[in-house]
Amino acid sequence: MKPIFCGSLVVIFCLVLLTSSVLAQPTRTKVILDTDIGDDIDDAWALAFILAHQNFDLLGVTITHGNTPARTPIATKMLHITGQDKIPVAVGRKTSDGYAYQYTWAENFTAKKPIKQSAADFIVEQVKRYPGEVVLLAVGPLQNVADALRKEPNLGKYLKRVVLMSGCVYGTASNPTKLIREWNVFQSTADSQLVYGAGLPLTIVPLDATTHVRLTEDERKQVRDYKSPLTYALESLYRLWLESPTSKMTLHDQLAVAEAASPSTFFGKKEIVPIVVDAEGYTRIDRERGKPVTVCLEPKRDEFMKYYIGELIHQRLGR
Ligand SMILES: [Ca+2]
Repeated sequence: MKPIFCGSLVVIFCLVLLTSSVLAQPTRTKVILDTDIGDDIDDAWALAFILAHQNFDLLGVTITHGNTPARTPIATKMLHITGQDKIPVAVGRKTSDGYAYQYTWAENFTAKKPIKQSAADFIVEQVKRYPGEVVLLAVGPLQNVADALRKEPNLGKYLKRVVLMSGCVYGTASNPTKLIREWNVFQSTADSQLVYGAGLPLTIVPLDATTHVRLTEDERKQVRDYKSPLTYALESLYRLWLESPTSKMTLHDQLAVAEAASPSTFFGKKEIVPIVVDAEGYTRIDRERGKPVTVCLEPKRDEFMKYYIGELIHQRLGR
């Protein structure tokens, strides 16, 4: 083979390799996490899922519900210990002076401060900055999403998707035919009515799905034994949350993260149904007044848990 021809082949081969590696880069999903971190334990473990996941571009974290200023240091500290100080945290409207044990984990933490901009202003600004690209992932009561809608009624036109851990459409794992009120909805019913009625590109992960997925002691141990700053934080927060040695985390918010990361992958069934939030905070199917909502059902528990734990213990952050 002539040297020039051989050299050309090498150049072409390198170009093919370079092009294929660029094409193989997965598109990172721009996401804003709206969370009531600090009461139930799943929020902190959901934020960890996003931080550990390579395919998310986390634009910011917004803090909702109750004593929002007291919750905020948990999020800022988790970002700090994983080397993510550049990710902004915006505080939402305070609605109570409540306090919980998890807050003590970060109550003296000052190394990273939240931004001055309100949560709602931050959401509106970011979705307008990246029209059609942002997934708004809300896993707490809906004050911040509703406030963003009040500031920008056309919010839905700018959003790629809204994924909520929210509602109960048919029933729960313990009683599949008994509708109950879901916490995130009835804690702020008027805000929930506004969000469900706004015609957003809305997907919900309801109690119908989440109540089937609880953490086993073996799975908790797998995370604990990894011993990174992030997994130490998760175990510490878990211990502060435990009400009794037998308490088990239900992975409500993490399932919503999974749906944002990989739509439909971890659910056996999805339905589009018209839903309204009634005055008591029930999410009811209403064929006359309801707006279409995509509902995630039948979680693939073991497949999801393997994926989730794998992300947490293979994360490259904070080592
Ligand atoms: Ca939550």
